[in-house]
Amino acid sequence: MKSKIMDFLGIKYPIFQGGMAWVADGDLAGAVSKAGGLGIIGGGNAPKEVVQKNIHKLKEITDRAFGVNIMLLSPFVDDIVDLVIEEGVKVVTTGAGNPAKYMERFKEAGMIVIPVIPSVALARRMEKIGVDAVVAEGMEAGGHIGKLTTMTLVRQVVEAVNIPVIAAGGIADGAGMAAAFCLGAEAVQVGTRFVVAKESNAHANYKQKILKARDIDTVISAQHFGHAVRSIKNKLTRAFDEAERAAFKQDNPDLTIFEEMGAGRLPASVIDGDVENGSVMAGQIAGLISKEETAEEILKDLYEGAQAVMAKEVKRWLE
Ligand code: TUI
Repeated sequence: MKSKIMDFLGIKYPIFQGGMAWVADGDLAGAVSKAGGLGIIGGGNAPKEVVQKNIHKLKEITDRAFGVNIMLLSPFVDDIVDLVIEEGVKVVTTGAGNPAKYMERFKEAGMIVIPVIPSVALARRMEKIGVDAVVAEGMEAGGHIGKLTTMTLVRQVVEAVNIPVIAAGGIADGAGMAAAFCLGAEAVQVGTRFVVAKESNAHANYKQKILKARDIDTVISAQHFGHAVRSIKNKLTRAFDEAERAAFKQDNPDLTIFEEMGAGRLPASVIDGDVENGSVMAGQIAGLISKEETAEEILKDLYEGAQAVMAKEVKRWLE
């Protein structure tokens, strides 16, 4: 299998590892890039020095292509933009906003820019300002999400733009990957399955929550008052549900609590392992994920799994 995107990124597998805040560090992204996927360091809300350390760590692991995800709601976003340019990072993905104001600098630096988008309108706007591809991320994904499902979003974005579309949200195995390609995607981005990679430094408690999750165990929090976030049900999500119900009943609700749901509660679970009071962001596909494997095993399983599903279906459809 060959594609434009594999050529211009120089990757062996058309698979991106999602740039997850706190989880996608230099070790994980380095392992994914080394094994032939596109490893992406998650900038999240981290300050410049932390992201820089992760970039240096990754460069020790591999000299293959990698990306940095710039979370546009971060208080350090301007510093991270400076950093990726200084470090000669070849690929940036962006999340949680519109990267238009940084576009000129990215392009001047010769970077490949791939925003994550939750709608056709934003995909079109991004194509107009000259991005190289878009990640269409459905609401099955973990973390901060839009409103559309992967099935509906990917299909409509593929029809609306002429740049490559990478599908994200709800993809954790070969069958899901094959489905995304049938919708017209040229690559997939996978998050939750890489959280449990052997090279992932996420706390064992966090990994266990994903390994044990069933299909119905994630919920959306802060959907009506803050930034909608999907995570595994726990004490924190129940508190948010309550706060949301209370806010609905008030004329002037205090919305500061909803800010908290964001990246603020993430290190408590990812680093400290407090999976009851911390935010355990994960996608709806967590129910399918049942073992810890190396990044290389995950990439191979996705790719070869997709190949097997495609071959089986082609045979059934053409005979
Ligand atoms: O960004 C993500 N996932 C994330 S970011 C994150 S840290 C955080 N946590 C809570 C609240 C805020 C940040 C955890 N997970 N995925 C990509 C993504 N981008 N999902 C949705 C969007 C998005 C939303 C609106 C992209 C663009 C957008 O544009 C609005 C506009 O400005 O037009």
